[in-house]
Amino acid sequence: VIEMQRIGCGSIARSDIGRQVELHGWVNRRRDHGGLVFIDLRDREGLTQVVFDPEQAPAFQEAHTLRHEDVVRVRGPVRARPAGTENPKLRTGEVEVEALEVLVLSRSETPPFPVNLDEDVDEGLRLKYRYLDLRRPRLVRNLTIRHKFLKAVRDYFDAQDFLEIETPILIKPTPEGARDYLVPSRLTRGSFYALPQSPQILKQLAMVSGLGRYMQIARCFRDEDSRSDRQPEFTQIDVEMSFVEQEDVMRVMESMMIETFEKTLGVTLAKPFPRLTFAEAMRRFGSDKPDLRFGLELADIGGIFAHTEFAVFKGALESGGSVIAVRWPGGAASSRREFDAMVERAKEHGAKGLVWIALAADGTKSPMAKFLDDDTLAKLRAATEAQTGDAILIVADKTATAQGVAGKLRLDVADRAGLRDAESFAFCWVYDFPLFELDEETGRWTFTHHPFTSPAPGHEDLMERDPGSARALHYDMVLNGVELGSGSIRITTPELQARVFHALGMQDEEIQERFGFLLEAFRYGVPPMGGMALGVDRIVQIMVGESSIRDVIAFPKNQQGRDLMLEAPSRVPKANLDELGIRIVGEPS
Ligand code: AMO
Ligand code: AMP
Repeated sequence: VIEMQRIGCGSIARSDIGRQVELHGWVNRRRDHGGLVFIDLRDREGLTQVVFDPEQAPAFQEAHTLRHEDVVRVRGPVRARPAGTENPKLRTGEVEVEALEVLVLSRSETPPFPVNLDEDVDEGLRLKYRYLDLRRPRLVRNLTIRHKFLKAVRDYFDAQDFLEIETPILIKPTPEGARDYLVPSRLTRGSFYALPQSPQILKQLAMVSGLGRYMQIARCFRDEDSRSDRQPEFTQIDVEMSFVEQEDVMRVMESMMIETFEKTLGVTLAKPFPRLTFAEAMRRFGSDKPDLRFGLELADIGGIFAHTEFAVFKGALESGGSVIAVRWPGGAASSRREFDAMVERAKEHGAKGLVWIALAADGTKSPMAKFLDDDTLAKLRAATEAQTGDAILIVADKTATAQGVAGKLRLDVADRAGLRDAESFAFCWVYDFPLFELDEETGRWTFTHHPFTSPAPGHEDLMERDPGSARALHYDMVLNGVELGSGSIRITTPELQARVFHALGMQDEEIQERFGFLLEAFRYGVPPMGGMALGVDRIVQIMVGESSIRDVIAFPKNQQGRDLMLEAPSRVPKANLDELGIRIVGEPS
């Protein structure tokens, strides 16, 4: 009689030797060898070697029919592998199961790509057959870490008296700077729900309710172009708290990351996270999401060239711009072609051009060599910390442009020098953001974060007088050069909220129609509040070191926003459209 033990294929160990077990799984591999048949049986946890001996005739015969990805049940005793046949690479490599009985539960056709090899497969194929892709250990590991992380997140907030509250998916447009996904209403023809770009407004209303501390692992929807770190639908750790200041929110979120990294990865993060104002981040790193895994700080070298005759720098400085330099470690060894490529790169980043200076052992080379005397070179070395063997890259432009381009070149040279190590985690906070930024397309002021963000104390009047210089109680958490999340202290008076809407160019009628309910809520007793949302997909992506956000999502959409497995979006029958009062105009795409 067999003692039924349900043990996963990945967890059988020496201590199980002698036990009768029952395993369920997929045939990962079959080998016929020395009169025996071996299969590696696979489930979510891992692999176990199963041996079929001719003496167990029925099982042995069935074993010969097994093919990759067949689903089977095997029963038999666990035993030690014969000396010399252990596999140290497998967790179960010291043992095997002797099959006394095998039952085929389902046969598999040849899969469209090998599931049992860790080789590169076309992503379109992987997404079309995602259920097969998810059999591969790498993705199983990613989903497992994601699960553990979210469990740790919930435990952290639970211990701090937060309530997880589910907010609706069918709502009204919530501005977060993207396009809305709209859902037509059947009962109110001609009207539409919007899917939440975030639960922002609802969590604020929950604070008006007095719920005090809210969190949600919230699904958000934004109709924007997919990228390697973006999906049309994604998950936030969404948080809001009453009676708090910026400092309180930052402390709660920082401790959360420290605890969850420890619990999920066993990694102890350095604390406190460094903090930079927006202006400092731009000045030192040319980015509001600085990668602090390495130095290479930008140098403002305008002073060194105050009296230069080099027209490019002279022109930029005279018109109030800046000349910004960044060191390229080891760059002096680059060929002329590599420097030309770097100039092209700078132009892609938005520069008009790029000056490079190669500090080679056999002399300095640069397109502006004739403007570089020994004194100037010494000052440049000091400002950029460049040594012989390095190169210096220089951009002259309007200050913000020069900083931004130099900041992107900083990442390029760090990539080339291998300084962006996927195993290290460099967190920081960026705060004191501008309240508004100029929308390049429309030339109008738009919000940097969202329109519910409070101006910094004393900056309210700047909203009308000098919108570009008003700053906000807005903070971002950054990891390895990626914005993980944003938050802010919120506006809680109807007057101030209306002034922000006005500053963004909205008329009273539009404000009333879009946000009347919010302004009304602010009239019934509203606590000071602040919060934040972190992108789960991006956090897990960095935790596991994947280059695409899609590899940490079970069923992601491709770059065109399509689900290739479900074939969504898809056409719907005309009758459905008629019910909704919708007619497709022109040719469907
Ligand atoms: P924000 O719009 O900055 O803030 O979003 C917060 C974080 O969500 C993640 N994220 C995304 N992840 C994947 N794909 C996307 N398309 C995508 N868009 C955003 C990012 C981002 O930092 N309501 C405010 C938060 C608040 O003020 O409390 C908000 O949504 O990691
Ligand atoms: P030009 O005078 O346009 O021939 O440029 C002379 C050198 O300066 C070339 O090497 C250009 O790539 C470089 N250059 C041009 N514009 C800029 C700029 N805005 N910042 C830095 N270098 C520039």
